[in-house]
Amino acid sequence: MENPFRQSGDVLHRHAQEIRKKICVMNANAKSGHTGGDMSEADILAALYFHVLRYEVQADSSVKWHDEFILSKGHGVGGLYSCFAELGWLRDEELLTYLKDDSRLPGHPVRQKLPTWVTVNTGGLGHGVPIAAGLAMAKQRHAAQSEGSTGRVFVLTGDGELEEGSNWEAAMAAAHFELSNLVLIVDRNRLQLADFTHNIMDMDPLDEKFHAFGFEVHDVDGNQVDAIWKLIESIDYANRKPKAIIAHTIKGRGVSFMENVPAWHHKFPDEDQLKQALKELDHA
Ligand SMILES: Cc1ncc(C[n+]2csc(CCOP(=O)(O)OP(=O)(O)O)c2C)c(N)n1
Ligand SMILES: [Mg+2]
Repeated sequence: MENPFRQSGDVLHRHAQEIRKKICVMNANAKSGHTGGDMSEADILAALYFHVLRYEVQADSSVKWHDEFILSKGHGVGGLYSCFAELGWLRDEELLTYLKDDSRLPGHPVRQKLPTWVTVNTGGLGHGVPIAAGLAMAKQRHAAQSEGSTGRVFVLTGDGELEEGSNWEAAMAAAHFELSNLVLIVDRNRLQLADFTHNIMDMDPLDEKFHAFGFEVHDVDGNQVDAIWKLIESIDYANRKPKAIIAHTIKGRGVSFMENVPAWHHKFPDEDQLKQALKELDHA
């Protein structure tokens, strides 16, 4: 099974920019949302869904996954819903129901609301990596029994999220059980809820920490769509090591007044800011 798009270059970059525009419209309409973290992850989501992940959309719009993706930083759900809309799975009008009563689009991803599109409910930080490790192990065992190819499990965490100890317990287990099909991507935007990570809990050198836990470690510019999929495709998935990709991103990426500004963690654009944001995103 392949990715149905395998897009790259300008086409893929435009998807990421359209995802960003949808995030801005959706959060402005809801007067809420985690705009900064939605924007930093947009290129990673575009590269995954439009190039890397192997899946098939069924006639009833459910998805059959060969690889899996878990958005562990569940507050970044605005990016995920916008990506679903860019894929054509959701209509843009439905994005305007974000955070409303009875919407399928609550403030964190809920599998019961979007069956098969969302793999695991997240939002409480620190759960995605342990679940991803279990899923990666199950996939390895299933593939060994059926002699099929092993699906990969991609999990996207925030960098502030890595302060949760559960990530490191799972990392230990991932190396011990040789989960070479586990790919942990860190949205390394160097900001967390209210401040820069180095002011709250300095986690550098992050690469050496993952090394010490038995991971194969890669760095990438997490706001360059082609760099992301090229790296993921170059990885050896048979070398018995789990993978960590430190994706260096900018929180609020793509809109000048949002970039690297801590307050945009949980802020929405007003009418003038939305106009300005859409203009900037159209021209970059
Ligand atoms: C267990 C837990 N504690 C606190 C929160 C509240 N919270 C939501 S987002 C966030 C900051 C996350 O920062 P980071 O992981 O760096 O995400 P990003 O910068 O990508 O938005 C916090 C503390 C939470 N969702 N879960
Ligand atoms: Mg962060």
